[in-house]
Amino acid sequence: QALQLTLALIKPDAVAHPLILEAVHQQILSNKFLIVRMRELLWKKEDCQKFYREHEGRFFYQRLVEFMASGPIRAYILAHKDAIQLWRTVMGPTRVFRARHVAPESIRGSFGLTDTRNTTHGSDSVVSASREIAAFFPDFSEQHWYEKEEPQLRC
Ligand code: YYY
Ligand code: MG
Repeated sequence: QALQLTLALIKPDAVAHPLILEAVHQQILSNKFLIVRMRELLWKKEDCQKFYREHEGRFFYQRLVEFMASGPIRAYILAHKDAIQLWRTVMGPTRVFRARHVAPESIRGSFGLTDTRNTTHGSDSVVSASREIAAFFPDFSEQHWYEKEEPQLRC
């Protein structure tokens, strides 16, 4: 397949700030991602806990869940060649100090406030991308997209 899908989130810190929200959206466009689906929502704490269950027990888990449910977020299904890795590069490193020093031009390097309030999320593998896309877009069928929608993009 020419294109890969990933799930991107804009976190509450960035959605709350119109200029940052716009800047992150522009990063998506300028890196030539195709926006396959997009929605804004306020996350229920239980859904948030489920989404981040791989981090359950880590010292930051509680504050992460509280933060992610604290205000509206924006979710995207993005398509691109090697979308998962590309979006993670565009985001920059997880931790804000590292992001500012190693990747100051990245989204997190530019707008990250703390290790938790780090502006965006991106899937980290094909398996997690499928799981995460299904969590936010339950009506979306990857199989249908690859068979029926993606080929049309090429004509
Ligand atoms: O995938 P990514 O978001 O870059 O990092 P993860 O290691 O998967 O952690 C998920 C999420 O947890 C991170 O985006 C913020 C939060 N977090 C934190 O609050 N403090 C840390 N020291 C590490 C991660
Ligand atoms: Mg992660």
